[in-house]
Amino acid sequence: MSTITKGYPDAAALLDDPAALRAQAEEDGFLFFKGLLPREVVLELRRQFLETLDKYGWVDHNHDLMDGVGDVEAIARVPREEIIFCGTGVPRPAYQDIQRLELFHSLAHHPRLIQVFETLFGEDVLPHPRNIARLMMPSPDNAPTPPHQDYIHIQGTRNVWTAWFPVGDCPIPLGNLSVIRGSHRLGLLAPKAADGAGGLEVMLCGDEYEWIEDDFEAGDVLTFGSHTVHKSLPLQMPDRIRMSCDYRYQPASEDIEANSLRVHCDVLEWDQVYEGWRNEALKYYWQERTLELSPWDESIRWQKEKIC
Ligand SMILES: O=C(O)CCC(=O)C(=O)O
Repeated sequence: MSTITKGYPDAAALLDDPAALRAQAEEDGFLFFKGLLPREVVLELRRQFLETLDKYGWVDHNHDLMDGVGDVEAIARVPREEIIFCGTGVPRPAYQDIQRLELFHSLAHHPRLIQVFETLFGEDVLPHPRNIARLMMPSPDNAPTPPHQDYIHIQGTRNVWTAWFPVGDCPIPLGNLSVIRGSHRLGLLAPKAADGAGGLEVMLCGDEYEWIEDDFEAGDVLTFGSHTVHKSLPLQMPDRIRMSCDYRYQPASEDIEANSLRVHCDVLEWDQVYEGWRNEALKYYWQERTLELSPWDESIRWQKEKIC
């Protein structure tokens, strides 16, 4: 029987003890940090996300903008193939607008996130520029993200870690993220096609797994390695929009696959993303480093270390 444990243990106290932080990461395959990011900054990003959706008429004006209530009738008029664009929850033009937001990208460089990964890796950190936002609008077409391992989608070094956080408070019924404790030790699992972000679901052998889940507040960050199985929980609030970010980090000395340096889903070129940005230092920051590139290996999806 799989079990569900409510409550991510807070790893914040371990930031002063790198060995203990690494031991916990090795044991669980994830690390959770309560209130790691400033709440007001996450809420400012929320405001910018919602203003973007409002421009397209998808926010219900009977509520405060920051409540994140979708105009369900307007959303229902969006064709399925548009709303499921690249697993982002919104059609391509809206996602292009999201990718243009300077705060969305600059937050990936927040010193508190960098500190987590510097401590974890024990060396200089390379934040991937391919930042991902999901704005899961309430629509039956927006399926929950299936259980998966990120490595299949990212490749490069196996030491890529994701930082996932909701852009706003996110109780369990709003569909936040759940992980299987210790699943990074299962090896690379065989995937099959599935609805939801990424389009691939790992085939879990047996069902003796401990899923962890919790309510999140704005500022909380869940981090996990590229082999840790995770999924999103179903959106059970019929008119709410669940918004989140996925940022990725790796030890700077290790290899990276070139697609991780592109804009997510190739919705824009970087020059287009950067139009009107104030902070020049954030533009093309990775080009100042010597990177070891490794090629995309399509066969990785099909060479399985473990099949049930
Ligand atoms: O936020 C989600 O629904 C999925 C995030 C995720 O699993 C990922 O990007 O790897």
